[in-house]
Amino acid sequence: MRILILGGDGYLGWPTAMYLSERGHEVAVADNMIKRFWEASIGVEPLNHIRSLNVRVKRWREVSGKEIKTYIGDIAHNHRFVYKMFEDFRPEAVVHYAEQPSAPYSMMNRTTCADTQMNNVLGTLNVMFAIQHTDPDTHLVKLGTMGEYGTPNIDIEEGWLDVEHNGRKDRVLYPKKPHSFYHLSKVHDSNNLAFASRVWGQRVTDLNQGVVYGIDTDETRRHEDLQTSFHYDSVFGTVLNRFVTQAVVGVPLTVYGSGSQTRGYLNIRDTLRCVELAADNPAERGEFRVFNQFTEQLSIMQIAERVKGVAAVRGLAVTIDHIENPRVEQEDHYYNAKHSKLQQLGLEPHLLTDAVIDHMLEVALTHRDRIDPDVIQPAVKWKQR
Ligand code: USQ
Repeated sequence: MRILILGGDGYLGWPTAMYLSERGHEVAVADNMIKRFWEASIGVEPLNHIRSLNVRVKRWREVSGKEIKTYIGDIAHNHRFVYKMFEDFRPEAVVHYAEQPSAPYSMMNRTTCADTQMNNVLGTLNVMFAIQHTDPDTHLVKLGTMGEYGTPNIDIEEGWLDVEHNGRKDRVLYPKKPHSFYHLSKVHDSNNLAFASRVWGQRVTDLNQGVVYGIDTDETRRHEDLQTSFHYDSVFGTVLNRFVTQAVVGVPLTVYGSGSQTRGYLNIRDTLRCVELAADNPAERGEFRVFNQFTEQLSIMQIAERVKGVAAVRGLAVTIDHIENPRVEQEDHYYNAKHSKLQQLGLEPHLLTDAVIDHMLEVALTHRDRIDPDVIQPAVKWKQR
């Protein structure tokens, strides 16, 4: 299949490109490197040294014998670039990761909030229009987020909710109560995509993904130039990735508030498999299909205790801090999110074992000298005043 990966220079986009290329697909990646700029603008770097996209593609060709085509451009602000790329590559499936991914970044100030929503919402709109312009049969696999739902006091369904009201029944998009302006941008995307399916008949799979952890994949391990960008700072790092790095440098684990916040989590390796399953089993014409993409529910304290325990076996003494929660989020809440559709398609989850945590610690230890302790404590508060 011809698969176009938008955001192909990122933490998930680059490993996905290699994974699908390795499995015989014709793969192209698009990126404008804006994530590297955002990182530089707030003074953070990934844990490992990340080569340019050109070098990565060249190295991949050398180690695998396979070609990944590149398109460099801005999908949000240059629709002509998007149309030209679609006309040139004629993708059968598009995997769309090309979004500002950080909740804290979106909550920093007016500019970062507006940048997040413009980049994310306009980028997705341009992709929808490019599909309509080039080949309306193209299947769009869009990365959404579990954070679109928030923490409702009822079970979370996979995208849709059957309701009965005053004796009548209907099926509606599940109500959203997102955690941040970033998560909200994905809600806007979902609404636009559901509309494109309903009105234009587009094929859309919205992958409502949980918090991803993991430092490498089978493909990134094949050469040090193929590594993916692992973040541990308080803006772009996700919680388990942060805790592992904190354990390695002896900083107390930064549990926000009580740590009873519960979320869905998944290993980066499962992200790649889920995307492959979605592409291999496309949505129907006119179908807005939603999969909840995570493999297990964990609280922050469960994660902190696990990291502490595994680190202790390595002789690393770890303490856990409960710091004032910089976010506005529920700490004690009900959480039960359905997530069976991807497993029905064949996903075999890689759960968070001690061996997985230990491997992350081992790799983080090899990069210990690059860890900047100044970017670990959270500096962005949800309440502006
Ligand atoms: N948290 C801590 N300590 C930390 C960092 C985070 O207690 O040092 C807590 C947060 O308060 C929150 C939870 O951990 O309750 C998750 O935070 P996170 O920063 O790991 O993840 P989040 O901001 O929700 O966003 C991440 C990705 C985003 C993706 C989302 C999936 O950055 O791209 O969409 O996970 S989900 O959370 O399911 O919405």
